[in-house]
Formats: sequence, structure tokens, C-alpha cells
Amino acid sequence: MKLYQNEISSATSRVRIALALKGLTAETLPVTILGENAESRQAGYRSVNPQGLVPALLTDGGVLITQSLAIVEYLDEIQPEPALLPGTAEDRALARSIALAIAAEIHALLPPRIGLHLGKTFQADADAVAAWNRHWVGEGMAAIETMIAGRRQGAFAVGDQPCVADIFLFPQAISARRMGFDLAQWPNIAEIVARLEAIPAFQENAPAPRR
Ligand SMILES: N[C@@H](CCC(=O)N[C@@H](CS)C(=O)NCC(=O)O)C(=O)O
Repeated sequence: MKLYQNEISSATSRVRIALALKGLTAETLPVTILGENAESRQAGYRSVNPQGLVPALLTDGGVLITQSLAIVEYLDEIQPEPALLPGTAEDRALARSIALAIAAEIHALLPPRIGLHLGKTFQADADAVAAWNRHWVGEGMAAIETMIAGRRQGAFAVGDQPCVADIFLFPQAISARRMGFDLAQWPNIAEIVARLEAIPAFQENAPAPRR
């Protein structure tokens, strides 16, 4: 397998955590994502992934899978242990809803292409883009805290084993903390993240800080 990725990418971090939990390896192919001239915006990478996003996983069978949730679920199917989805249909739906609330409703508003577009089209400067990011992270994480608190029964987001909900929560929470948010305002998230930070697959695959 080959993983198109970037070290600072929160979406890539999800896949790297899943690979590590499964004991799987993939050859990594770096793709730059910052700035107007990033490789993610060039025709070369667009011919690989038309969306110009990382992560993208090229399977051993030569199929390119995009979107981190699809990739993580693919890895869960080819290597079922440890399971990354909980044991009941309700819990699986809950875990996916938390993962998607992060990927589709928080993270989707934050990547470099959004900031570039806000700057180019609406003359947003770096401070305005940072305020935009803080708004969606603050509002979104508060909602995730309530979602988790409403039905939490174990040590992690859904149950007693790390699952897709934790894999998506972890990089977003690390990035929120780097933005200056105190995770203690979201007690369930803070407690879960502290547990996840003690697990090497999570700790070693957190998104790298932007320099
Ligand atoms: N929904 C996608 C999001 C992928 C995504 O936005 N990746 C970011 C890095 S975290 C990216 O490639 N950004 C390039 C850009 O914004 O130009 C997923 O879950 O894989």
C-alpha cells in the first residue's frame, strides 16, 4: 500500500493512527499542502486525486481510496483486529456520527484551501482566517463534547476500546489545543484525549505542528 500524505495533516493523522493500531505499514508519499503553489493544487497530484486532498491510499490492488473515513474502514476490513468499529449497530452508528461530525462539520472548514479562498475572495488576512478557524473549532468541539457525554459508557468516546470516533477526535483535539483552546472546558474530550495520548499509535501519529 502507498499513502499520499502530509505530516501536518489532521486527516492523514487519522489514517496513520489506524495503520499503527492495526500493525499495518504503507509506503508514504509526501504531498505539500500549504500555499498557492502546493503540490495538492498542481495537475500532477490532481491526476492522482481529483480533489487534491490528502490522505489518499493506493491499495496493493492498485485502487486509490480517498477520504479518511473510507480509508480507515477499508483498513478495518482487510485487518479486522483490533476492531475500529464498536460491536453493536447503534454504537457503530454513534462512532461514525462522531467521526463525521469532526470530518465533515469541523475539519472541512479549516484546511489550507479554505484559508486561501477566504483571503483571495474576501480579503481575509491571517488574523481573520485564524478567527474563522477558532469559531468553527470552538463551536464544533462543544457539540462533540455534548454528543459524547450523552451516551458515554466506557473509557473512550464509544465504549472501552479506541474506535473510529477516537481516531477522528484525537487529531482535532490536538490541533484545538495548539490553537490555544483549553481542553478542560470539554471534560469528556479532555479525559479521552489524555488516555489516547498514552497509546503510542496515537501519540506517535499526531499531526505535526505547522512551522
Ligand atoms: N474529508 C477529507 C479531508 C481531507 C483534507 O481536507 N485534507 C487536507 C489536509 S488535513 C488537505 O489535503 N488539504 C489541502 C488543501 O487544503 O489545499 C478526509 O477526511 O480525508
